[in-house]
Amino acid sequence: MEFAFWIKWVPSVLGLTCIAVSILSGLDVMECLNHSRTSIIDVLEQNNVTNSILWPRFTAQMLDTPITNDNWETTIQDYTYRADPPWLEKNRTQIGVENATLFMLVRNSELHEALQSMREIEDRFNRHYRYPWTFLNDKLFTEDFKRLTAGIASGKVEYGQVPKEHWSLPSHIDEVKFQECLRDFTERNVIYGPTVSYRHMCRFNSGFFYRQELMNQYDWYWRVEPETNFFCDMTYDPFTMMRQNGKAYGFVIAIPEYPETIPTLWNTSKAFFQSNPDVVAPDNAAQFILDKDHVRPDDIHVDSDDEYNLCHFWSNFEIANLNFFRSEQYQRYFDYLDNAGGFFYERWGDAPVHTIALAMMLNKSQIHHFSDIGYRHEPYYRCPHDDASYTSGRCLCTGMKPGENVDFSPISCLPKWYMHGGRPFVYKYQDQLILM
Ligand SMILES: Nc1nc2c(ncn2[C@@H]2O[C@H](COP(=O)(O)OP(=O)(O)OP(=O)(O)O)[C@@H](O)[C@H]2O)c(=O)[nH]1
Ligand SMILES: [Mg+2]
Repeated sequence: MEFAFWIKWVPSVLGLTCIAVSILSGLDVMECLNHSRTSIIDVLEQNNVTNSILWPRFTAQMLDTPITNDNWETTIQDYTYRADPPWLEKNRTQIGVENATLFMLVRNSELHEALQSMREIEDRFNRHYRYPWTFLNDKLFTEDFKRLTAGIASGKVEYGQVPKEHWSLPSHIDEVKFQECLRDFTERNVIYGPTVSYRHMCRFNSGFFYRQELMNQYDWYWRVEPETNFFCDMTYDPFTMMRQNGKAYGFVIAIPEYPETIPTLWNTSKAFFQSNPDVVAPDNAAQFILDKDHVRPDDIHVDSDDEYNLCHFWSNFEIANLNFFRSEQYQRYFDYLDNAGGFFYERWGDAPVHTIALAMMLNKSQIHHFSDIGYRHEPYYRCPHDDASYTSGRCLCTGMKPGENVDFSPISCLPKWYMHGGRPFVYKYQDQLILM
């Protein structure tokens, strides 16, 4: 057969179908291709292959006008786009009982990374609960972004644009000084040092996300970032678990911040807490961010020139109560930091800002480590440590190298959390199990 024949027919659905038909029924491929579509159905029926895996797709294709040499390509494409998408009619009624949303701040350019994170959260958790998704952006979302994310979401979807005043330089920032700082951060090669939008993002996630119009209707959020992985099925509703157990904040990974991004954050915060002692919780987790002793023999000692140890909950994953951030006390703290200017003159991240507030203003029992969640956001991942998570099939961390589980890395602040906030921690050091 001529080369042109294969180029034309093999990639097509009809071509592949005919190859399958010929394998199943012994019919000649050429004969199959020469049949009209209706007669191919007859051939399939005669040969008793209507229950074949090809059948649903094949039948749908047969319903159109006959395919000819001239129109086969467009007809097949047409068929693909005209199929009634089941998700257009899907029932998006919420099943989960909490007043909660899955929340993503995201750019249009991150559509595919967003879809990937969404797909995993839906498969692992949300398809059983159908919590709504809330997407926020400093720009307008494109139609493609909305169409495709709505396709993955099992629940309601809402899209909002951040008001300009929450994503621009506040009037008290000296623009000349800011430009000098940007140049300095660039010269010193500080991570995201030269990026203005990154600073707006960090400031937004520190002081504005919880008071956006779309977020005002909720009490709880699960922060989701593009290009993250979720390795385990959730076997319960984390929002309900947190409400029932008096938790306000949940995290999975804790690591130290880059010191050069927050040189004055701790001293500014300390000044705030000294002049606002009423906001400090009686049984707070301050030691989690202040203990500079090595918890494990192989801890990396992070150099910071004051008592602050730079440990923070990695905020690209958060399940938390919005009302903590909406409280007058947190607002007072954020305004104080914002006035100090470090979101712009330095590069304060929302993770250390959240963590300092949480560690000082909540009782430690209100903060929860989700030790049963497997999660990855480059460059780190962590997976549960117990055997049952894998023998039950609940988690799949295949491809993740055990030695690279950040919980066991010297940079992890998790041992410090278990020492000062959570429960006892067992870790493996040089093949020995050590109970903290
Ligand atoms: N709409 C919008 N979202 C942003 C912008 N910058 C960051 N984000 C979002 O804010 C979150 C955090 O930003 P990332 O760029 O992921 O920052 P990061 O996690 O510290 O760093 P990498 O993931 O390593 O790039 C993500 O959900 C981003 O999609 C921006 O300029 N506009
Ligand atoms: Mg990220």
